[in-house]
Amino acid sequence: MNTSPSPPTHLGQMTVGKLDHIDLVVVRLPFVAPFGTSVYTWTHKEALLLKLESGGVTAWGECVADPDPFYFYETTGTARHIIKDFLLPLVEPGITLAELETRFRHVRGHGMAKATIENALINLTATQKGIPLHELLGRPAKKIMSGISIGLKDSATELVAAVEKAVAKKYHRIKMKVKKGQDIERIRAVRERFPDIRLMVDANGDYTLQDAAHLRQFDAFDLMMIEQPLSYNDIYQHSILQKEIKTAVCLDESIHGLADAATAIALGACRIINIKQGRVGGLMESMRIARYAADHGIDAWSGGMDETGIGRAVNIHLQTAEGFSLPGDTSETRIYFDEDIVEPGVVLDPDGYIQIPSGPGIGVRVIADRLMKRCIHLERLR
Ligand code: OSB
Ligand code: MG
Repeated sequence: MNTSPSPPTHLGQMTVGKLDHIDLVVVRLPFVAPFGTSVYTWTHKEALLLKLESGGVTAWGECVADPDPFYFYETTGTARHIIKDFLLPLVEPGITLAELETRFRHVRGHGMAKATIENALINLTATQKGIPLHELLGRPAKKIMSGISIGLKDSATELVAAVEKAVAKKYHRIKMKVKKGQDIERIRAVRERFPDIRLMVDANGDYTLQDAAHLRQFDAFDLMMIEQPLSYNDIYQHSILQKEIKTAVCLDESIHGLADAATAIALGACRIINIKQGRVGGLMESMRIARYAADHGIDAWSGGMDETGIGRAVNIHLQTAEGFSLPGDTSETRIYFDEDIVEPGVVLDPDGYIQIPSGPGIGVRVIADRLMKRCIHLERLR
């Protein structure tokens, strides 16, 4: 099993430049509607942002952690601590990104904090070179597939109404959240209304292996996959479950890096992987996992953390990479925010595709007064 940590192609050879200013900003944006999952219902997006300035060029990175440890152990607070006290001191001008990754490995875990820095540095380099991020990743432009994640609703009627809207927008696949007691009937209601859409469910770890017979009933609904049915930190039990159900298992929470992906694939714990660039430590590890999955006949897609336009743009560029074979959780900005902190927002073409934002780096600009309106913490580190 080759899971060597060498970065893909040229990216690891890029050198880190001199950073004139470094700022940490925490923003809090109200969601258009509460986002319900089996683990928590979020009403706001709180995000830690990293601003880098070098030779008059500015680039941003977004940490995908929530303010709480309900989906994942990292939080905006732990990420701030780890970035400030442990990771940024390892960033020195002249070292390569591969060397930076090696240094970061000394800090165990905290992939979301690591990704914030790595992605901001890669965005900075692309911006300095005047090329779009996907080009720096070595990937040609293409239309990006869309996908929507519909949260838990109070009733099947409300859920079907939300799916109707998404179908009208031509989303390429629709994901609905499920939990114990809000699953079979809800899935049936959606399937009866839309027999042919590409539909999947996400349980965020709400079931146990004892529910295998119950989960087998999901097989009747021609789902693309069931995402993270069992515990957030399990791989082995998913490998047992996958043998007992026909529907493809997709792992999200359990995959923290290439080694986990390789373990899951070797055990047959999933047939699909949700790659969240933040959760796995950044763009380079994401590209490695996607390529490894493709080499092993496993589909992969880009997950989302209801990011602001900064992280959303990163996810869009990432999906040009080899191995992102299925539509991801990449939806229009308006699904989450009335007013985002960047322009342009994500909108779907009439055929449901997403255009890569053009321009250097991630291709979106932060609107200063919107940022300040949403800012709840601001800290200049250099
Ligand atoms: O499990 O994929 C998840 C959002 C926050 C935390 C966990 C998850 C999600 C989503 C939303 O499903 C994905 C998105 O639209 O960004
Ligand atoms: Mg998920």
